[in-house]
Amino acid sequence: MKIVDAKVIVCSPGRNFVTLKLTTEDGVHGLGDATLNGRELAVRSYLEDHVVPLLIGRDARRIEDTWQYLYKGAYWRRGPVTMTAIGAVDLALWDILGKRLGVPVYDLLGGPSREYVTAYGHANGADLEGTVAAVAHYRRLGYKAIRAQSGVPGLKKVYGVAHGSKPYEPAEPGERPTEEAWSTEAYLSFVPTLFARLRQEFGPELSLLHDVHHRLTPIEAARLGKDLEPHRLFWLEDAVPAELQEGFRIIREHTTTPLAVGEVFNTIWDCERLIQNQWIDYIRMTASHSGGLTHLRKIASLAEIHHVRTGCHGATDMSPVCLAACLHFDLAVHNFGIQEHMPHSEETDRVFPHAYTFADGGLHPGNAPGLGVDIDEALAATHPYRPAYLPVNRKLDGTMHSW
Ligand code: EZ4
Ligand code: CO
Repeated sequence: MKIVDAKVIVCSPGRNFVTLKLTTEDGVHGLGDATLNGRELAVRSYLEDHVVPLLIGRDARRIEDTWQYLYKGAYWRRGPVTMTAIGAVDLALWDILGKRLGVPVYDLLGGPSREYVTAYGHANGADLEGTVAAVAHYRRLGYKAIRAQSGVPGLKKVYGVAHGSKPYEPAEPGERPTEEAWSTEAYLSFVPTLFARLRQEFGPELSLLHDVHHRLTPIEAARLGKDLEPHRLFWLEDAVPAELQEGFRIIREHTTTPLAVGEVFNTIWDCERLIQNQWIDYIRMTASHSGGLTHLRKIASLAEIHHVRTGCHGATDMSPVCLAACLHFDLAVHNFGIQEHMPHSEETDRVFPHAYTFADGGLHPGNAPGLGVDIDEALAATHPYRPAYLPVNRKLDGTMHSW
């Protein structure tokens, strides 16, 4: 079953997405998500210039072999651009295999371990009361787990908090990143107050999560973890940048607040010490940026024997193709923890018709063969790419941020 066509589709229905479409000689096509927020065109070039020529004529059934060939054959291993490109190929091949066999991808991964995938929603408000209202809103939408982010007194803008009433979007259109001001002191004194208030308002049962976006040092994160202990978080995410995996040992020595990290990781080598030392509770790697389902399954297996659960990154820069792949994985792996869920815009959903559904705080990948997502190429072509970037931060004295 030879691959006869490989096409990279770049579009921007509300935000930028890069999609790989592989077609086999018997006319089956599969999709992979190759979106790397703020570096979209680098992955497009990696695929078009270096990977597509290797795919034409290959047997689409050889998923593991293709993964090893692209990973080892590049000589330059790992890194987000490489692993996102490999991930896109891998997802497209799983999609093709499912369609050929007439089964959803979760059946290929061992079948369902659960009936639905528990998801957490994103509540964010400009200030404490705005965040309380946002959490109440997400509860009404049915979420049983909610991430709470808030504007911080003394800071003009905080990443992860929407402007006006819009859901926040992890990239702002423009030729260069916007710059925001950051104060660790202001942040650290505010966040425990926020969660005290949320617990008072919503009681002990609701699962509450918080994302630090890598902004602290290990000892600051340890202090935040301790301050948050009475409020029983489901997890504290990305407390420190994790190039230095040992940073988590320091946090772990000081707090029982559960720790999650990994949305910027790309291979098992980025998390193997974190997992084997049990310094974290949740690994946040996702299907597109971690070399596809083939590699993500190996990470989940390592995590399983060390009491670490999964928590796939699922912000809007994971396209519907990646979200679907995560949902098949989440439904199947035994050590699933939770799935991040930021609904895509209506424009995005129209370009990517999909089988997955959301109800009562849970997602389900649907029972369509393969991943269950398609792309409307004609509609995609009406939404051309535009540069958009995550913000950068400077401290109040003008120094570039230190995370
Ligand atoms: O910053 O997806 O948990 N979710 C997040 C996101 C990430 C963006 C990066 O592209 O932290 O908002
Ligand atoms: Co995050």
